Amino acid sequence: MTIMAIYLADKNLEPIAEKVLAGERLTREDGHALYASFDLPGIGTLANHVRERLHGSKTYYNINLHINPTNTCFMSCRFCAFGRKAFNEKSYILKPEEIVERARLRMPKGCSEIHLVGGLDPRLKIEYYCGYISALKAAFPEVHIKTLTPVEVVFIARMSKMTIGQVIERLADAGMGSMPGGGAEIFDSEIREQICEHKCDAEGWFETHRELHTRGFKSNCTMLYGHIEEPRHRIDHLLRLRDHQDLYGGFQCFIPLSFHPANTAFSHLPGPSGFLELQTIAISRLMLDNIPHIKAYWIMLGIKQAQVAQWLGANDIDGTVVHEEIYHDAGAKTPLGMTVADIQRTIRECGRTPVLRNTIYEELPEPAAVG
Ligand code: V47
Repeated sequence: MTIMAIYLADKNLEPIAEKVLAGERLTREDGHALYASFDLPGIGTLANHVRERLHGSKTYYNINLHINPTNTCFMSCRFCAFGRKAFNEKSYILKPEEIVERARLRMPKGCSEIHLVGGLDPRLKIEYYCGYISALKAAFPEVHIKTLTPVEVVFIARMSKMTIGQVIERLADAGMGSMPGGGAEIFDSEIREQICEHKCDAEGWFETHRELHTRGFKSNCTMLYGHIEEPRHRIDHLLRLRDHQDLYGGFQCFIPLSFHPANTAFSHLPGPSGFLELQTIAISRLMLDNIPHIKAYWIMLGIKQAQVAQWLGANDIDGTVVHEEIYHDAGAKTPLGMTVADIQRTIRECGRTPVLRNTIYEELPEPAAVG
C-alpha cells in the first residue's frame, strides 16, 4: 500500500502514515499527534494496515470462564464498583472447593481457560491462592489457569512476607499458567494517586511482569482510560509497556479498558465517548509495535463497538466469559457471557474470520457443531 492509497482528512498525519507504512516506530510526539486528531477513519486505516500485516483477517477468540474468588477488598480504588469491604453483606470469599464446584457447573464445552481475579483481603495468604489453583488443576488438568494481577501478587508478597519472585514460583508450582493484564490502570503517579493511591505502583506492576517474563511465563497488559487521565498519560502508559516489551517480550495482548463509571466514586463522570474507545484501539495498535495482539473486550466495549474495532486495529475479542462481575457491577449492559455460536456470528458479521485460540494464542480447530 502506498500513502496515495490512504485518504487522510488530517494532513498532519501524513508523516506518521509514512512511518507506519515503512514499518518504522512511532514516537511520543507521534502519539500525541494521533490523539489530537479527529481523523478516526485515517488513523483506523493505518491501524488496520498493521493489524492485517500481522494477522490478516483473523479475529481470535477463546472458550473461557471467569470466576472471581473473592470480592472483599480493603482498597478503595475510585474507579471500582466490584470490591466490597469485609463487613458488607454482599462480600464473599469462595473456598477452593466452591471455586471448583462453580467451574464444574458453569464451564462451557471445550473450555481451555479459567480466568480468576479478585479483591485484596489481608486475611488471605499465599496458601489460599495456591489452594484454589491446585484444586482447579486437579479437577481440570487440561485447562489453563490464568490468574492474579501484579496488584494481588505484590499484596500477597507483603502479607505472606515473601518476595515477588517467591510468590510467582509458588503460584507456578500450584499450576498457574499465566497472568491477565489487570491492575495497570494508568501508570503516571499523579493520576494513580487520584484513582488508586494505596495499590501497587507502576514499579511493582512492572517488577511482577519482569519476574514472570524472565521465568518464561506470558501475560497480558491493560490500560484503564476515559476517567481523569489526559491523552499524554495514555501515550506515556503505552510507551512504558512498549519499553518493557523490548526488554522482556512476555506480553501477548494489550487490552484497552474503557471506564464504566456507574456505582463508582467517579459516577459523576460521563465515561469515554464511543469515539475515544475506537481511537484508543487504533492508537494502541500503532504505538505498540512489539505486542502481537490488541483485544477489543466485548464485555466492556459492547458487542457492536467490538465489531467495528476489528477494522480499526483490534484482532481479538476475548471469549465466552460466562459470568462477568467487574464491569456489570459498574453498569455494563452487555450479556454476562456469550456462546461460541454467538461469538462466531459476531466475528463473521463484521467480515472477519473467527479463529479459536488457547490462552497462549495457539490456534485450535473450530468447534465442528457451530463452525
Ligand atoms: O484491573 C475495574 C478494570 C481490570 C472498572 O488479560 C474497570 O485477558 C472499567 O484486567 N470500568 C480487570 N474498568 C479486568 C482485566 C481483564 C479483563 C479481560 C481480559 C483480561 C486479559 C484482563 O478491570 C482492573 C481494572 O483496570 N476495571 N473497574 C470499571 N469500573
